[in-house]
Amino acid sequence: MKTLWFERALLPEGWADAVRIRLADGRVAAIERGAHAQRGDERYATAMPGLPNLHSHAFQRLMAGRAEAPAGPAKDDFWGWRELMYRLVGSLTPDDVAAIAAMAFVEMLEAGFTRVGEFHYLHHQPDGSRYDDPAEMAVAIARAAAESGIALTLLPVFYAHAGFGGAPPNAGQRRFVNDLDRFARLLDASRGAVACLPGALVGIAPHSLRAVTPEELLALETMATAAPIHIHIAEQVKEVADCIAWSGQRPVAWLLDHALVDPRWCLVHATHIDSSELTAVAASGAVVGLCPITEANLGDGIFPADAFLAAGGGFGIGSDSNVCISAATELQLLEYGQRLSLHRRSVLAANDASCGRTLVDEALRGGVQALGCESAIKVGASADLVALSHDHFGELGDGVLDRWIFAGGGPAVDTVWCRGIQLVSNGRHRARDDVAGRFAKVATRLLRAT
Ligand code: NGQ
Ligand code: ZN
Repeated sequence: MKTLWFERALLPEGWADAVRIRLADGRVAAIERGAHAQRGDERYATAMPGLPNLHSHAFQRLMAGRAEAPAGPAKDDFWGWRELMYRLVGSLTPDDVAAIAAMAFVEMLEAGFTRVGEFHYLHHQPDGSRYDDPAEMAVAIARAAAESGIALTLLPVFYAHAGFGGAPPNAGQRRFVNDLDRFARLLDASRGAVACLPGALVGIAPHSLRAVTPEELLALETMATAAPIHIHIAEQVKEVADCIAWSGQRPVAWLLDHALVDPRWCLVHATHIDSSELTAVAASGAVVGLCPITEANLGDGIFPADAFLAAGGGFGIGSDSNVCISAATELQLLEYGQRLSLHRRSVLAANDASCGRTLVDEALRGGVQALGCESAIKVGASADLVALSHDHFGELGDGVLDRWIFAGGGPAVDTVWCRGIQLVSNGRHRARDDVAGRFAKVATRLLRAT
């Protein structure tokens, strides 16, 4: 049992001053507002709930900053990047995946993320044959989550085709593919793989409309029951064109017509969405999973977040390719994309809150819905907390979030607790040295080989 004292804390009802938070058994046991710090209390500046990272492919961390030179004379694009990524995929062992994922998860915690939605599709051996344990790779992800202490929503991915209309998968995709029976076994085994992780959840993820037929999508929906359902959708212009050529409909419109899209769903990217699709997604209650850094890195486009919020839609954020793991930068870039396309400022700010505060509120609300968890500083909740340091120029509350997101060099993630365990102190994860050492060895070997 320990007690933390914060100058200010972001509680569900808003900012409170001088807040004492007692932690017991990994949960928030008591909250006192307007309280003096007592002897033995640990003192911090600003507390906010841990942020959910709703979309990650942890293994792609190895490629970060290593896919920035065009691979050939053709202009580089998303599909060229994907070829590079498939090349990396071909060489990873389960131990490699565990080492890379542990590094990514450590960095996520240092960034203020306390739960990750791992959109996990690397299931089989390099030649496509099964591991003895169908969840061998899920076990590697679970090991990384355990080592880092991050909470996990595992999203086992169903992948079967290379394009719309059930095109057969290509060689680069053979580590991903399952039929429905095999996938059902994988899903079961995945539940076993995370069973020992406190607070872990297993959802389900049809990879994209490119990788799943309509019949498969229906079957997957019935397997999902109440769990989160995540899908990549409408990320690339070519994907929209291919979907129209196949079905006569745009991807989001097709999905809304053919699946029961509701608050269990997270539509990852949804970049290329028209206004009627946007209104319909907002009305469905599904969350849109925005990954602004990756979407910029891969040249996807800009999601009309302003119009979506105005229509009552909800979004969360994800680090996706993990090219740069920073919650603050995801939120900054999300807002800046809107400013650049609309020629305005403070676009996403709610009427009664600053831009930074609105971004954090939305990322929390959408993130917890998409990952099937809670993240709030309230009695009984899991003690997943982030302390931001101050530099004492007088800002408290929303101003601290604004400067954390937009200014850099000011407030920073200082301390992070997950289920009451202090994992990050002074901005450094307690296992960083071990994890980074192992990552360096794996990276050196793999990068030499590819
Ligand atoms: C993925 N990533 O599954 O890692 C994808 C690339 C695909 C993003 N979409 C592969 N950002 O979509 O086919
Ligand atoms: Zn993705």
